[in-house]
Amino acid sequence: MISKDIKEYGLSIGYTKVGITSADNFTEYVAEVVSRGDKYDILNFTTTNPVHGATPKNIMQEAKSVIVLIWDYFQNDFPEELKKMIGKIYLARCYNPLPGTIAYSRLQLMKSYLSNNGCMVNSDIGIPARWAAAQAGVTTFGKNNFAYVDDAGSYIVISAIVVDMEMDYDQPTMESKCPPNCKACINACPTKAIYEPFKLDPKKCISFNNWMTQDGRGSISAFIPYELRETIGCKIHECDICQDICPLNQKKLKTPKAVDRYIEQIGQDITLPAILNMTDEFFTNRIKPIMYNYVKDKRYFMRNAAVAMGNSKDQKYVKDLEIALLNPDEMIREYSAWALGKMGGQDSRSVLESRLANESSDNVKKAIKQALA
Ligand code: B12
Ligand code: SF4
Ligand code: SF4
Repeated sequence: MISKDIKEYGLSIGYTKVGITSADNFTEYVAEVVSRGDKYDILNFTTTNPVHGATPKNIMQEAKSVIVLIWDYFQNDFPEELKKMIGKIYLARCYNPLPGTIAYSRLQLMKSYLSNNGCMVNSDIGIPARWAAAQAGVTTFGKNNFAYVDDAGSYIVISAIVVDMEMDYDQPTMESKCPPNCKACINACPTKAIYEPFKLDPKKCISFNNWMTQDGRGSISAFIPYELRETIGCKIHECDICQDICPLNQKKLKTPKAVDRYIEQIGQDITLPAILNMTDEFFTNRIKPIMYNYVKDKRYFMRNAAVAMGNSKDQKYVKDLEIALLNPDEMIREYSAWALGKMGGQDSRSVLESRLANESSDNVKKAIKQALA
């Protein structure tokens, strides 16, 4: 099978770009991660550690080549209210997609094509995706760390398939197309997570704080530090700020698009009050179809909704937070108290004062006192 056929098949099933690189170890990628010190100890707790995937033979012993597939996930648009709260890659339901979805099936089609043509194949989300894509000549790097494709910009999801055949390899594009003086992404990041061009402190990134902060992840604490809570704004799942500000993305952002009908339909129900006090049914039918892969327990979305409400300072949420202050889950009560404190106003104060007398948990009592102070 020749590389040209693989690329043409990939394009025929809707991929935006297909590139091929050798399955030699990505040693420079590992050196890059190591150079960032303990900032990247978080990779030990990602679903599959990309440092492990940097040796493609760890994914499949017979690995000879890596086929990189780019999918432009911003072909349809999404309701504005949802884009304020949820990253577009999730609204597009394409990253690490679930069986039964179009995105999952597309990757399966590609794998079937390869195996029907005699390749042994394996795919794994742990292969260092941005590095592999630039090695395969399909993307360049932005100073915000993102992989960019001309026209689609950075709104792409990258998938990698390891195969046991040698192929024609593409010329790597380990470069950046950022204008030399541009720092728009660095300046726009509300948490200052991009500390210098091409370098991110992942633990400061909003995207880390609204999903990796879950119990049972080794040294990662479920507690979102107070100073970061304030900078999260109204983001409940991921953040697109450093992409949306980027001049290299403006053409894509401004291109007229049809609205995604499914998200338009279910999105009408997805509001902060509905998330804060959600039922299991709401979690299954409204949250899971979009925010399906990282956060398995509804309590973390409920927590994130409390943070977003507090940051909004919108008094209309006091009643919802009052209900959440009665939630059996201590974490929800604690974050709701924080949110009411952040919101301020006499109504919030009255709710906090009346709850203090009946609260049984010392942690929540402490949060209520801090909020009142
Ligand atoms: C861990 C992880 C996270 C962590 C840490 C992110 C990070 N930047 O490291 C957290 C939870 C914060 C996160 C958040 C997000 N993630 Co994430 N994440 C990953 C994961 C699993 C590994 C990333 C990684 O290797 N980090 C290690 C660091 C060192 O690498 P890097 O950030 O890519 O930085 C590169 C540049 O610095 C470059 N470089 C260094 N110096 C220089 C100098 C020059 C001159 C040049 C040209 C390049 C260059 O080398 C590095 C190696 O690639 C990948 C999937 C995968 N298996 O690879 C997805 C991935 C990076 N995530 C993705 C997405 C979409 C997101 C979010 C946008 C989700 C959202 N909407 O909020 C955010 C964006 C945060 C951000 N600003 O990067 C996509 C990115 C697609 C794209 N266009 O780039 C990926 C590739 C998943 C995928 N398969 O599509 N993520
Ligand atoms: S995703 Fe948001 S928080 Fe993370 S680096 Fe970009 S702007 Fe900053
Ligand atoms: S905002 Fe500017 S510096 Fe940042 S990625 Fe875009 S072009 Fe590069």
